[in-house]
Amino acid sequence: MYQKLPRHATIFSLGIAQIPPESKKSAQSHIITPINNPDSILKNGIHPMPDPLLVIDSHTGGEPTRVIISGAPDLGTGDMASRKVLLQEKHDHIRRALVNEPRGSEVMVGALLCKPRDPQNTAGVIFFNNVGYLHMCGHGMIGLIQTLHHLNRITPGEHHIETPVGLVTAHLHDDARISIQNVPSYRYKKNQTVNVPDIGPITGDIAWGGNWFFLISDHNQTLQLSNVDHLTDHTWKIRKALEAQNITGEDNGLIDHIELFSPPPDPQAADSINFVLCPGKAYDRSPCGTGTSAKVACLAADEKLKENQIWRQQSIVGSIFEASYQIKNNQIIPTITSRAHITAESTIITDPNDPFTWGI
Ligand code: PYC
Repeated sequence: MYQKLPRHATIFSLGIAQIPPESKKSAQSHIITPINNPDSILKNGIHPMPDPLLVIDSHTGGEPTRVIISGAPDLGTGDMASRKVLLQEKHDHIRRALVNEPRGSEVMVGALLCKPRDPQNTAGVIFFNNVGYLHMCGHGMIGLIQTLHHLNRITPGEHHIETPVGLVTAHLHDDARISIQNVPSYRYKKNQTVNVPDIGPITGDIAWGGNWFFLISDHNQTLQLSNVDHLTDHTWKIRKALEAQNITGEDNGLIDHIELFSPPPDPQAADSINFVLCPGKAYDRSPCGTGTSAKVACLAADEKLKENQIWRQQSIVGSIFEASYQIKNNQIIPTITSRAHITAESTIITDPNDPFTWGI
């Protein structure tokens, strides 16, 4: 049953929703509790959720984000990198339940809203997907900011969000656009060749934009939505070949995102169109915030984009991110601007009698 989250319940308190007792009670009445059903306790070794898990869904350029705003287990007071490890090791069933079928799909990106470690910051966040955890997520960060605004927890202005790979500064504009100043981004290797079975040698750049990317401009592929099945197969082969040949980012960082670039269909509207393969084999419906950051870092390294110059990156579904960069302390700091739209407010029900309650 649809349940609207009580507006008054959402006064921002360092990243955790404040649900008054009555609202909590009514939210809980939708949860199937295991008390009268001993068979259901500890099914698959998983304890039923003690508190209702409340989520807000949004999309950024077509790519969905599901933010857990309440009910998740306490991950302590460490930094986001250590809380990510805790979430992965002790509570991975929450990720699976939220983003995998039947509640989610391979496209869904989840985000756990956390109390920030530093009270000066607005919040912390841990992003995850159908196969694991992301270091950072650009479209997801824009979705998170829109979610906090929807909940009346933030007003337009600057907000600092802790992630497992560093602090991201987000700017909520008065006109509802959201800009994020991403973590420092850089090109690690230019013109890296990988030999791909069934395809042959493919050359691209390895770059960091908050995740590791292999960026390919020379590919002879048609970047059109009607061609996504083929593009998915093609880029998946490249991803597997990189892994098999031990071609990695710095410090053996797994390259789990592959990006193809082409000239845009309408050069008046965008500077480039991309296809982005995500770690779990879904393609990014948005132009990919971390991927566009990696692209901007490569353009900067090639002196093809000046500081503060705008780069309009179009996705395979036609959505556009505006990107630019600034140099601070000798590092490239990309800024990505877009909008997000709220699509749902939900209470997650974990039915102990449902064999797929923790995902397929
Ligand atoms: O926007 O950074 C991004 C992203 C990563 C995976 C899906 N979207």
